[in-house]
Amino acid sequence: MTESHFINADGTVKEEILVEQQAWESGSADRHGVDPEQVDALMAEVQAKGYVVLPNILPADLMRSVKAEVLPLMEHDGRNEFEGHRTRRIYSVIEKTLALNPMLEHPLILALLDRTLLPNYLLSQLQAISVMPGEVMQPLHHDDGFYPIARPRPPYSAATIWAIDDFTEENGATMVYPESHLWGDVPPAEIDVDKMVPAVMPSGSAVFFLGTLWHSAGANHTDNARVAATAQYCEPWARQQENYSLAISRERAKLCSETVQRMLGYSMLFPFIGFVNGRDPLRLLK
Ligand SMILES: O=C(O)CCC(=O)C(=O)O
Repeated sequence: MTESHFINADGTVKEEILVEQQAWESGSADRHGVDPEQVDALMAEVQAKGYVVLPNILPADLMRSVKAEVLPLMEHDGRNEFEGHRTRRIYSVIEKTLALNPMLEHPLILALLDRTLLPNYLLSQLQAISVMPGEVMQPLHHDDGFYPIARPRPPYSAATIWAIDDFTEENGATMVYPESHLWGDVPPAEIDVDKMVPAVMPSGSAVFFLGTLWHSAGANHTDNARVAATAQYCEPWARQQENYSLAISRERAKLCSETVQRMLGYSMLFPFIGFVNGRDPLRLLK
């Protein structure tokens, strides 16, 4: 075997790579300046119910400026039932605006992700979503359902949905099915929608949930749009839904923090996944 940045000539993993991996695993909540006991309590809720609502973790005035930035970028109605014929979405968000980055890399979310996924987890998709008046309930789904591996199983992704507008039962708050992350394979038609719970929360709040949790956007019975942002994160060995190496230019990636750069794919699952020319791809942005 040829020696590389992370492998010795005898095929063993280099000491400095092992040290880097261990530092990540032991750092967890502390690395993001979040109280580990708070993270323990939130994770206990996530493990029991599959989700947790995090009220008021960003200021409402920041949400107002995010909304002003994203609304003009939402030009097209959804193309199918899943996207929602009365719902508008922005894809390739970072190429268009950095307005969602404070949500994407919120310290509390990162601390929860550190406990849920392997080091150097990836951003799988990022969207702003406007559920408009008259929209019906979205088809039920769980976010890692497109990985063709039978349930029950651990989640291969985790997600946040952020309330940019207040989320109410009437305006289409995300509907979650408590404890459904523990289910085996269930046909969506057999799911009792009446047991779903709306994630009612004020602007600046988020619901964090596991990729195995059944959920959907709610129906909007009001005269106003319900604007949200969602970030989905996946294991560093799984394929991202959005192809960020093509969707986000290197120039735009350079405008992001190193945390976001790593999530976009400028990172590795040590020692073998994601390298470029045998080395950590973060070097491409230096
Ligand atoms: O907008 C929402 O509340 C949920 C959206 C969602 O789950 C999705 O589009 O995958």
